[in-house]
Amino acid sequence: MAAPLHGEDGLIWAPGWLDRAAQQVLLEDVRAVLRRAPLYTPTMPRSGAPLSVRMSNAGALGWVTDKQDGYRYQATHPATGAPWPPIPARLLALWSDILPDAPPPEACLINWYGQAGARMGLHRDRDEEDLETPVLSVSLGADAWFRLGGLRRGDPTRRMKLSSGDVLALAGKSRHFYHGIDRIVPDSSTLLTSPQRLNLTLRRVTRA
Ligand code: MD3
Ligand code: FE
Repeated sequence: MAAPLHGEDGLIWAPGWLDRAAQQVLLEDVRAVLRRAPLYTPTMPRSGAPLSVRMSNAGALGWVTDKQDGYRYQATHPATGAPWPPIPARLLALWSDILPDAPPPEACLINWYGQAGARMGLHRDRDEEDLETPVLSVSLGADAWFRLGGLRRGDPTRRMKLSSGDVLALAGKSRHFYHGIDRIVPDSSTLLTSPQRLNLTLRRVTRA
């Protein structure tokens, strides 16, 4: 695949970085993780309202949320109590290819958009101790309309379509930008049954 594009504000954009065969083997890796660490339904702090996205993790630490304890990283699955499975080697290799100077990721959040209405509201990633190391995201399955804003909630936003095999890294200033998923596009991919979409987000959590 061609070199990733280094955009403004530290955005690194590698559309179609993974070809179909690479998407398929990665999907098998993710399925193997999910057999050991099943998807669960995260809930919002305080209100306990369920998110429309189901989640799991791989890595020494996983991002979780529930009514009682809110947003956090922890070493074990909230339902099974088992440690998260390791981050698949193929994802670690992808991280080093795109971010050769970054310390290794500790968390791989698996987001599962399983129905047409699944979305993720505008937010910043700020639960990590290390807020400087870039975040890397891989999309599989249905296309999604991704929204990227700025450092403040009210800043202007732009929309980008994330498709299966696309890799996006947020380095520099963009690491701190507001972002979210507006909607999933049905019948846009044959990798997964429409309208399903998977997003893998790799993060450094502790300071190296
Ligand atoms: C921009 N996930 O898990 S991935 C998340 O498609 C998350 O599931 C979305 O936002 C998804 O936190 C978007 C692209 C992404 C990931 C991390 C970012 C964009 C980001 C961190 C900072 C700025
Ligand atoms: Fe995010």
